[in-house]
Amino acid sequence: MSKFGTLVMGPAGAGKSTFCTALIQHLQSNKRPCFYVNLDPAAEDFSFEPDLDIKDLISLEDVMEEMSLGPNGGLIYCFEFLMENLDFLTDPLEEVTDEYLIIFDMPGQIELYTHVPILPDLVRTLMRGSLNINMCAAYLLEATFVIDRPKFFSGTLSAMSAMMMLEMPHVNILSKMDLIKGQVAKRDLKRFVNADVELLDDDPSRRKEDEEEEKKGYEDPASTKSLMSGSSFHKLNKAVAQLIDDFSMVSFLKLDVQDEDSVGAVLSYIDDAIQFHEAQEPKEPKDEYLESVMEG
Ligand SMILES: Nc1nc2c(ncn2[C@@H]2O[C@H](COP(=O)(O)OP(=O)(O)OP(=O)(O)O)[C@@H](O)[C@H]2O)c(=O)[nH]1
Ligand SMILES: [Mg+2]
Repeated sequence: MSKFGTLVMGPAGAGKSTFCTALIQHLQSNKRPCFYVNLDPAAEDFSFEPDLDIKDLISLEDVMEEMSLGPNGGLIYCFEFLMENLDFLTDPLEEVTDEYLIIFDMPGQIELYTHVPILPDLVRTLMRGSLNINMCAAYLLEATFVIDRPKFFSGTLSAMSAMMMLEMPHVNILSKMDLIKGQVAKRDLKRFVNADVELLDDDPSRRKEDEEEEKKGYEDPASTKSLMSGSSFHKLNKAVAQLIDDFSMVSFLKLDVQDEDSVGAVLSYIDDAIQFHEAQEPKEPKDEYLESVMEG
């Protein structure tokens, strides 16, 4: 028997926990069971009480106090501790059956996805071995990043980095779409969704003098004038965007958590990636009839 899950990741404040809440609500209203796992050792308020909470094993606050660590070092310590005490996570998950969607709410420290090998190890444990969870990563990036095009490509690069490091089915999601409503033309949005490199050349915020300087061909990259702007900066961004383009596997789904259909659409991509529906036993019409009678 397989199990099914999604790992909700992304930078700090990207809307991961809010998306988890919307997903749980959506599953509940569609009579689908879910198992909510909080893996953020600093998270406090939950709209839905987690079924399993890393804080019952270790909390960031205690680690920072007792080990005299800062928030980032403390987080890495918490995950190393989790890896040494994996039973805490795997034992309860053994009991979860194939009709459940297991939702893992991850912390926002980007280092965890890009710099240290803990997460690939954790994912391997969950996907292979006796747990055998079909997993899909859901990587959230705030839609407001599209307002600053170089920032959008930098965020996309970190999504791609997580994608390559984790080697698991992966969907990228532009969260908080409500925040850019009316600010980005539909045509442009389509290009962001497909991470189109040319967006950097058509950037309306690029200064005319930078474009002209670039045409001249030379600019001192050490000049403070060209910091975070100028032609060297533009070339760097183009190289990053080209790298993403060459990989040709990065695109985004749009998410508005207030919109039930939008949450449902993202869920259907996740379901497809983990082949959730293929594994569900077709119900006997008799069972469905009995259920509806019992529910009145
Ligand atoms: N406008 C808007 N705000 C949102 C949306 N999703 C989340 N937020 C807000 O963004 C902030 C961060 O949301 P969280 O869901 O806690 O983000 P997170 O990614 O879990 O944050 P960390 O776990 O701290 O990394 C909160 O103030 C949310 O209310 C959204 O779709 N639209
Ligand atoms: Mg969170």
